[in-house]
Amino acid sequence: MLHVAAVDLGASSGRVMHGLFDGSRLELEERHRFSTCPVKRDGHLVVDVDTLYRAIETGLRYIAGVHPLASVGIDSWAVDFGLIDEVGRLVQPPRHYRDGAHEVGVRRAMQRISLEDLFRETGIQFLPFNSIYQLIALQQENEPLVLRSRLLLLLPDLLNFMLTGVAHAEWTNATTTQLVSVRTKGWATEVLERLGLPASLFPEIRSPGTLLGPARHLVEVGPPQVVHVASHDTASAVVAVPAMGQPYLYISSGTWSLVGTVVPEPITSDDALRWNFSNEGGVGNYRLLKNVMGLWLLQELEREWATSGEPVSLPQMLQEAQRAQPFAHLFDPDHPRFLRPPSMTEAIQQAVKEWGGHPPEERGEMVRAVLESLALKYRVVVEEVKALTGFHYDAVHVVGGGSQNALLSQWTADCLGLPVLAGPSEASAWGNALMQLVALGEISNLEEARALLRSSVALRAYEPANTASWEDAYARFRERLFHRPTLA
Ligand code: LFR
Repeated sequence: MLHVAAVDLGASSGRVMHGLFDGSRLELEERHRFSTCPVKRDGHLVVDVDTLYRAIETGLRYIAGVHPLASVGIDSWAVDFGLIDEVGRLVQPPRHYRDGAHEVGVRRAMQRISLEDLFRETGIQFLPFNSIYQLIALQQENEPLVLRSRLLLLLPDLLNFMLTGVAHAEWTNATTTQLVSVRTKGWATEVLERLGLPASLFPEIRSPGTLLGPARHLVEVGPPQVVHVASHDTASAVVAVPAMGQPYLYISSGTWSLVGTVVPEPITSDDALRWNFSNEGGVGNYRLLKNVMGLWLLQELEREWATSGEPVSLPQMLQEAQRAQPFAHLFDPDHPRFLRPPSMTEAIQQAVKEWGGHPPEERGEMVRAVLESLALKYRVVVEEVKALTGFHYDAVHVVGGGSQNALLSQWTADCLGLPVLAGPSEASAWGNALMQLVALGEISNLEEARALLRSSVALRAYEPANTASWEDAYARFRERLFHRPTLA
């Protein structure tokens, strides 16, 4: 039996998963779970790297204390980075992407480079928190700090560095900085120059599926090899899309919904630019996708209800939603106001009002409004994907935690008029573990990885129903959508 550890850091919790591979089946078991919520420091939302690192070590020691641990891989959300100095000290912890300070960077960048030039060079969608804007904002705020820093490391690269002492940039996550060139596949030096950012900050880019080095702090238990997995959690989740062939559609459903497909080469056409698509680096491909605001909307509502003394469980929320009136309170879930609103309830009510609807009041109405609007936005993105690739798709894979939301899965099937195949729910951890098996030479490629995955996990299928009423709602949704500002 071969033992690996997949560390997956999500928006609210991180987990250390134990992968057990017997040569024909892979099993994943959760060994340690901990909070990844950002902390407030000096008025900013900051990622508490030391606490994360300690939690990861705890989980790894727990597994390695019982089994010989061959390897470990870390994936996390994208774009956030820390800066280290000459002697490897963390001089700037990662600011969280939901911190408002980055927006200064957007304005500054736009004075120096057009969105179009940036997109043609990097193939990455505009999101106001991309690392490029975070770094410009930081440089504005504290130039000496940026100039005396030695390296910029994205969160998984930073944690890998703490484990091994080796500093690299893993490819899939590096592309989310919006600073990697689609032409050279290296750092976009011309963009860096135009923006006055020091190119020396950017470490060598390494491919997923390669070995980084031994975890030096775990010498007494092995030590396991640290592997460059697809360290962007969405890239790992896409590795774990259990598709049988090409082409395929996926929704990586969690705090964000990442809606897209994979393509052999980036698509940087006028339409891709206009629709604000991303070509994020994948494993042997590019992930042509768009961010949809995702279950963050529900998570925030749930949190607000809990803090106002009316805690409600997800099953109860979904039951109430089912009883509410259909299509009564639609809105665009990707309006920038939803990134970090002081009150999600009020933000949704405002958005519905702006679209000429009656603001939802009841919990069930709110939840229904969120889920229907998400499903409708998925359809908009899927239609754009079809137009960009010219492909026909006959199903959509929903992976990640949101794949367990049966109501959203059914409504996604109904709205898209396509069967939904839901699962695995721990897709990022599966993709992470599978890439370790590739790096260790246990399996030879992604096809084998997918076959192994399909024989190891159970999927749930949802057939489209009630499509006529969704068609009608979609027509209304689209009409409204293209008259309002959105993230896109
Ligand atoms: C999902 C994700 C998205 C990225 C967002 C912010 O967890 O990684 O792909 O756009 O978080 O980093």
